[in-house]
Amino acid sequence: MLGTIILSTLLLTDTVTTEKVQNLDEVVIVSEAGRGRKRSAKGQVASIDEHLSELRNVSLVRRGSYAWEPVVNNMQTERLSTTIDGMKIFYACTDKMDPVTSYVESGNLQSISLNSGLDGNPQATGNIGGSLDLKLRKAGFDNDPFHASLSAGHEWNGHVQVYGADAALSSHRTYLNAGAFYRHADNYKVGGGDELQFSQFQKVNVFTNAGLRLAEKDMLEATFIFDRATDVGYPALNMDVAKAEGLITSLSYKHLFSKASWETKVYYNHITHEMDDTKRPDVAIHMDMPGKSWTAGIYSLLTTSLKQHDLTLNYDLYYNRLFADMTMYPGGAAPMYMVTWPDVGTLNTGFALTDNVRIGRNQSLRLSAKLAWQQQKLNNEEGYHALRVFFPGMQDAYHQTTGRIAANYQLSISNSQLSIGAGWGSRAPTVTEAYGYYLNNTFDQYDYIGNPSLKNESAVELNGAVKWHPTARINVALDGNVFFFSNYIIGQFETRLSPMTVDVEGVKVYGNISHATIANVSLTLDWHISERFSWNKKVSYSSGRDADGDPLPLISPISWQSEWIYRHKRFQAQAMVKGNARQSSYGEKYGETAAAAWTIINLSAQYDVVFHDSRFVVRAGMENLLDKQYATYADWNHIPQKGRNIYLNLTFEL
Ligand SMILES: [Cu+2]
Repeated sequence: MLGTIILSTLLLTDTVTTEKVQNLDEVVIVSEAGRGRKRSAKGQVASIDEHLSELRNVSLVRRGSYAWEPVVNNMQTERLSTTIDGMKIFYACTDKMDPVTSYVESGNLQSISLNSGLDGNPQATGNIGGSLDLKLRKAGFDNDPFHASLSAGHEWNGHVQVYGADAALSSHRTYLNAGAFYRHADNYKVGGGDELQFSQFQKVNVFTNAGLRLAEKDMLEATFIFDRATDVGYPALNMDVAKAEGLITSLSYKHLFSKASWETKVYYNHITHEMDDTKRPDVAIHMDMPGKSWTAGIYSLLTTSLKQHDLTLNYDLYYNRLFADMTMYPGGAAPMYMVTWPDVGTLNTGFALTDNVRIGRNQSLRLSAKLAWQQQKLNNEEGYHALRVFFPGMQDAYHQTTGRIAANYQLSISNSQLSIGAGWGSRAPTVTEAYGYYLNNTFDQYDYIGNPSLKNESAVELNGAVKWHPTARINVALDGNVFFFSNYIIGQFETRLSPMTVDVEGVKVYGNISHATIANVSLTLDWHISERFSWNKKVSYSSGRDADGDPLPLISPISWQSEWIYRHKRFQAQAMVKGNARQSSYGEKYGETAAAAWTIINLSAQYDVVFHDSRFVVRAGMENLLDKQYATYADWNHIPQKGRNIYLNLTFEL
């Protein structure tokens, strides 16, 4: 087998059966040639954020060049679930500088899968907008006895350097793979050539996975990931990050039955996040703002096939602790200390079920449901009492029950495919929304206070898709979804309170608004003009409204892209034009300002050399060819994107 790492047979069959489901999307990170699956033009060397941007309905909120926040169906972190191989992990920054996707590297992953909307993966909870699962790259049993790869990348704009190396050993009884990744970036230049201050970062990552077959059908697997980012600039914020460190570990036991597999995994992860404003000029009051998050959990997943049914049953339990505090040093006065996340312990346990049913040759039905219960306790007295001043009736412990249920029906007739789906789901407020204390938000310039009396938010989702291929060479698809929210959680003006942060507008307290709506529609066209040429085009429209019919913030304007692809033997080249229309409805009421229209051109090419048992891949490209200065609606405080950028990435596999 030529240097590819293949998933176990079981995982592969699982992918094949679920891939047909309309709500599922996947981007492949490690090479699996010829499977016609989505991947980044930059290949494995691309950052996690660049891989994520390949997924349908995903956009990214950018506060700098590192650690972008995934947005699915125009919903941010609060309404999404992110798991790493089914493991729960929670970020440790009160300012969302560290979405959990920033604690892994491309080298750690095989692929990223996205379940859109309420039809979540079994371990997902609180996923109204969608659930992302980052699938780890494991050598697996019975693969190539030895495999290794080296990759290096350079980007001229910002002098980005990427180096990665990994090696894998595999046999019938054991496997072991390990690797290391390093990334370094200086400040980048925006379109026109100006340097964007505080856009640098540096990151190291090491990982290992090991497997041991105890008996023919009993296996143990272990994972260890250590990730550390240092000197990370956030040009859109007032502070940078001195250090963001993640430690991710797991141990799992798998037993295979003749028609089923049963996996039980225990895991632990720990995140430390330290902000830093010492490098900023003109800091009015210097602050220290560390945050900590740790999670321990277990899940047990049974996957089986019974006649027309592909079933999964999952039980999971996790305990997460979140603590953040802040010390302000006003010049000449005594330091001021406050607790911003009052050491909240969350114990959550749930039971999930999915069933893919084949009906005849051309129909299928997918059902998924989850019921979860959680208890939260505020372990920090000082933080609890500070919050109690605003909410005299509050307690130091709360519990919530949440659930979701979704159904999707699919029908294929001659040259078209139809799918319709519906779901309902709810989520508990996040720690920030329920117990956050004077968290400054630079987007609308307000200090935010959590509200322990928030109700759970819920939504009804309807979705549908039509795919039509009039000839073998043409594919047209129209798909859309709409979410009708009840008790939508968002910050509301509180004029009776005065802000803590210097120079901000005022204070907002999280509250439930009776209802809100988010809708997304997209149209895609794929045309294989000839053996060598193909063309694809995509246009999307989204809308988000609150209970008064006013636009919600951070909803994508009309976006479009058009791509021409040329393939000949081992060579491939692409030209892409993409852009957004002017953001005509923006959340003015919520402090958002409109983003202007933009269009950019990207070029990329790839050449694959194979000799004996090795493979060498060269990828090169130019992004933002015309060096346009632009910012998308998701660029926090309109920080401009990169100007013209040339990159060259090399991967060598043997
Ligand atoms: Cu932070």
